Amino acid sequence: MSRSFGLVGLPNAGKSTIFNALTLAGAKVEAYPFCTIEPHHGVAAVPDERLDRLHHLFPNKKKVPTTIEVVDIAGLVEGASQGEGLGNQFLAEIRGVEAILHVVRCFSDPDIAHPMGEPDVRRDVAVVEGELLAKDKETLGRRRERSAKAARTGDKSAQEEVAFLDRLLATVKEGKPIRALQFSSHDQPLLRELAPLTAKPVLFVANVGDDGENDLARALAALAQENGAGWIVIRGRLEAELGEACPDERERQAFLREYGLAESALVRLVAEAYRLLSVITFYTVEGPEVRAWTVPAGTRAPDAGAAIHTDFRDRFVLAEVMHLPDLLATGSERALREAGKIHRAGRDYIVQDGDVIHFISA
Ligand SMILES: Nc1nc2c(ncn2[C@@H]2O[C@H](COP(=O)(O)OP(=O)(O)O)[C@@H](O)[C@H]2O)c(=O)[nH]1
Ligand SMILES: [Mg+2]
Repeated sequence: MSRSFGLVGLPNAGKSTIFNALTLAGAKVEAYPFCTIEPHHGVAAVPDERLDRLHHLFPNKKKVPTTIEVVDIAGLVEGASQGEGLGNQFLAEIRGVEAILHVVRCFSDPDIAHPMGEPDVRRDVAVVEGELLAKDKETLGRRRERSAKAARTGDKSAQEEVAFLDRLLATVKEGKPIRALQFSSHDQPLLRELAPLTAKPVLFVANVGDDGENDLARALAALAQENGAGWIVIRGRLEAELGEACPDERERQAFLREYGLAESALVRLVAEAYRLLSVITFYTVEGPEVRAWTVPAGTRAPDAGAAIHTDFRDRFVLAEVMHLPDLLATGSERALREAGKIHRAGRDYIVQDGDVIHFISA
């Protein structure tokens, strides 16, 4: 399954630029607020060195990486939740994504209008979060009205729902995001159904100019740390231009190194985002494919198998687990088997990041 991310931020923060840098999809980028008339969806293959090395052992098979889906959402301005600008309709777009990439303008450029004059990290972040909070207040409030009606007829689950919604609404009204609350496993299904925007994990993206890190980016890092959120610094324009000029990943890497960047924005973003979402990557070598998969950390073998085929869960027998470094060192599965280094795991086995797994079903 593809992990999905929605780019939010003020107009001209650099969302479409970063979208391009990530997906090389060529969404329209202009120094004009609201140029993203339609939300843009892009899919990027996740560069993965471990998958590359595994593929080297099976050069005749096809390499299938994991993917991320990125949605470029139009700029939110103050009042977007009330329908100002084009923001309101796009807030609906965010509802479907797993996590939010909050792009914050950390470059100064007099030629590129800022909706409030000059970049100010704390204010700019607060405006966008304020709109997300306002939207949650509205949708949760409407839901509460409906559940309250049902609750008055004595419906027990509706009464529980009202109590739950009151808890969420109190938080939002205090100006706090719902992600700041703790939830029991009992609350999870309803929370998933309501899908409040401020419950989604956030990764702050400091969009800096070609020179890299600066005071604005440092201010954003401090803010992210105060909120227990992740952050990364991206030279959006530079990376988008490189992406366009240089579609070959290896060539691009060489250019990046010239700019003192060890890894592309995509690689760094995926690493941070996977950490934020607590997902891990495992690998399979089956049929014609060498393939990477992502599952939540803590997933048991049968459920990981279900990502591939439901038979691997419903008719699970065992999982043969190889340690990637062992496989790379011995150079073949057969050698690994002879060395007794293939672990036969049962249904309680918790899949580890980097495992190479054969699922066996009845
Ligand atoms: N000077 C400078 N301009 C940038 C940078 N990143 C993006 N821009 C420009 O800012 C303008 C708005 O960017 P865009 O990605 O469309 O912003 P969006 O409204 O958030 O989607 C475009 O003209 C970009 O080329 C940067 O790092 N430095
Ligand atoms: Mg845009």
